[in-house]
Amino acid sequence: MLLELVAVAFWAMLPAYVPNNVAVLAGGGTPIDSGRTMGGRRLLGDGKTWRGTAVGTLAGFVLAQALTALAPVVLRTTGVAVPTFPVTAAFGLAFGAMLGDITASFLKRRTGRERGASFPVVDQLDFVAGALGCAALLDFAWFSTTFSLPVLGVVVVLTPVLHVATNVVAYVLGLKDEPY
Ligand code: CTP
Ligand code: MG
Ligand code: K
Repeated sequence: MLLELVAVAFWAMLPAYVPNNVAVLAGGGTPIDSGRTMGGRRLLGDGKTWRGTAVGTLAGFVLAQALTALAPVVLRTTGVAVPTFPVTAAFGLAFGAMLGDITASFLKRRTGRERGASFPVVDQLDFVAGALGCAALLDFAWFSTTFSLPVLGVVVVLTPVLHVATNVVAYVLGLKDEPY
């Protein structure tokens, strides 16, 4: 049933959704590229920092542990078998989300987009591609049982909607400079 599918997809992706938002709050300090340039443009830019990346990854990882502890309770009370996260999957989703976002910044700089410029579609799906790719690489058995084709379909549709909504909220609250 659709609602159950959406719940499972959302739960499975939560450790990948949280890192980028936590990075916005935790960002600052030394940029990963230390100011280095490539072809006259920044390698990544000031928006990708060591602190934002580390704290974001840690937040996603810790959240996955909490969800794993809660999963049996959800099953008992609602009958929905939401996924649990082995450490490999937890780290893959959290770090992969940050890596996808960093990769997108690399591509933005190579295509002449300044820090904060929008890159439609890439902005909304970079972290999904990174998270799923890293999780699949680190724990394919978990990945293939958790992300069935229907769940993957829901993720691809649901994520851009959620991403746009949270960024607009962060922008309105003054936490983010642009609403994307
Ligand atoms: N952030 C960070 N480290 C990361 C990702 C994000 O410190 N790995 C923080 C930065 O303060 C960044 C903010 O979160 O400015 C918003 O993230 P994002 O929109 O991804 O970065 P932008 O500043 O828009 O830069 P870019 O154009 O490279 O995406
Ligand atoms: Mg941005
Ligand atoms: K981004």
